[in-house]
Amino acid sequence: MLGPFLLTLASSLLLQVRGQSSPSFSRSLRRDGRCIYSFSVAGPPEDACSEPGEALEAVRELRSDRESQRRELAELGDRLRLLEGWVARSLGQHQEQEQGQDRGNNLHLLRRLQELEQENKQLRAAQCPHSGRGSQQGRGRENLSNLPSRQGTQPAVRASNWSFENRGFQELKSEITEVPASRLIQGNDPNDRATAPHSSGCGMLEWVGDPVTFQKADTILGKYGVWMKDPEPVPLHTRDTIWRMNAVGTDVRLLYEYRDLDQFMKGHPSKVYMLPEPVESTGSVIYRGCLYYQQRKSRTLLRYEMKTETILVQRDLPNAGFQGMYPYSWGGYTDIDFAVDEMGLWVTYSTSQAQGAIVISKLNPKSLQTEQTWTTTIRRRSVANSFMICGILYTLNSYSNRHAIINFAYNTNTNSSKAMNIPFENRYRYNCMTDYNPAEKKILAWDNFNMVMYDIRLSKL
Ligand SMILES: *[C@@H]1O[C@H](CO)[C@@H](O)[C@H](O)[C@H]1NC(C)=O
Ligand SMILES: *[C@@H]1O[C@H](CO)[C@@H](O)[C@H](O)[C@H]1NC(C)=O
Ligand SMILES: CC(=O)N[C@H]1CO[C@H](CO)[C@@H](O)[C@@H]1O
Repeated sequence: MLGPFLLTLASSLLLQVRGQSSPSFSRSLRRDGRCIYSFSVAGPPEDACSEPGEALEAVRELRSDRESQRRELAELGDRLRLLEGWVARSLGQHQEQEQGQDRGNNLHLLRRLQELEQENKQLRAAQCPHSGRGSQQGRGRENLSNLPSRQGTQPAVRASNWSFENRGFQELKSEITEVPASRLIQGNDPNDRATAPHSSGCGMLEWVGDPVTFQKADTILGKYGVWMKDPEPVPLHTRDTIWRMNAVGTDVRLLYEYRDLDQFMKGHPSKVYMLPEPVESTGSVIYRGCLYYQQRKSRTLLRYEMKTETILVQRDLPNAGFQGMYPYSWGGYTDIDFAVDEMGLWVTYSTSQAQGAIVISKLNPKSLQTEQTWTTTIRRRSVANSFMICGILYTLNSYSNRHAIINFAYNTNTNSSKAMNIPFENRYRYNCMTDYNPAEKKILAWDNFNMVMYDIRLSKL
């Protein structure tokens, strides 16, 4: 629902960069035969491109989101007031209970409260400029010169305090260029039977259920995020423990822990960790008591132990692209994505040698050393997300289409790939994280502020 805002932001950024006085529309041809449409200064005409109907369609969608964005902002205001009330009350309680309580817990609570207050300030400071633009809505046919312009009567978008940096632009661009990933290179030998060595209950994915929603993020910081469970928890945590990170922003460090689903749904964290290094995007996993994540603006993988609240291992993923080189189609610097399945810890990414195709590496969870690597034929930018089940990588064709499909599988047991056609619903139409949990045999996803879960069915072997 942030489409219009980001569109405006992107236009502003471009205008600032290029120093032009009005936005315009350009298209270009990529080596893989796709046309990129971007709102920027005019590029040279590309005869090989088709008419920009596809981009117009995207623009139309962005516009139609404007109304719901306004509603969302109104709701946001309401929640903000509630949040403030809560902070005020909790601060009162906190002061009363200060004596006699476990000091560590107090520190966590205090930190959390300070963050909430900070968040409130940010939200207050950065009211999204949107009034007035609504008049453009319903002008009938799409007219590119009506795109929001900094030259208009509106004040320039005050994006700086949102810490979006260029992320907004990247997101917009992927929104425009996403093409349903249908033109996948066909698999060779579809020897599709998984042969997971030990695990029972392994098989090929054959069905995904409807999403069930468990929580919805309150603030803009939660438009993207990741929520996780540990399939092999270590003491003090259980299979019921849930972790969550909001991933919007440039300094993402907070990891919220919830005792169980009930507390998660109520939004009552039992602990908040402040990570020593900031997190890039939504590719993290929790496994055996550790958070595995990509350090911001780097190809560095980190293993953070929650018990000691320290980073145990820090290792570069050789040649891996990062910061928008080979992201998933929704953008968001999703260049490096961890996964956990019945066989252990994996990471998917791409390299220049692989020319943007998805590379899968099996990792040693203790040392983060790469044990084995497979290069697929699936272009990373052409898929919305991916996850591993029983040593098989599955890809999702769209993050925004409500009726998406799991369109491809690569089996690391047999080194073979296969086209798939399993329906997958993106109910809230902005899926930025999709992970499999082997303990529960469910898929967890983060779809446009919403934390959802899917049942799945695997074929019997
Ligand atoms: C597009 O909008 C501009 C300014 O609003 C107007 O001058 C122009 O005639 C419009 N073009 C079309 C095709 O509607
Ligand atoms: C599959 O590919 C990996 C990595 O290239 C290789 O080590 C392995 O021997 C291959 N396995 C089979 C069954 O072909
Ligand atoms: C509206 C607002 O709060 N703007 C602030 C954004 O942040 C800069 C510093 O980064 C402040 O100078 C502005 O006042």
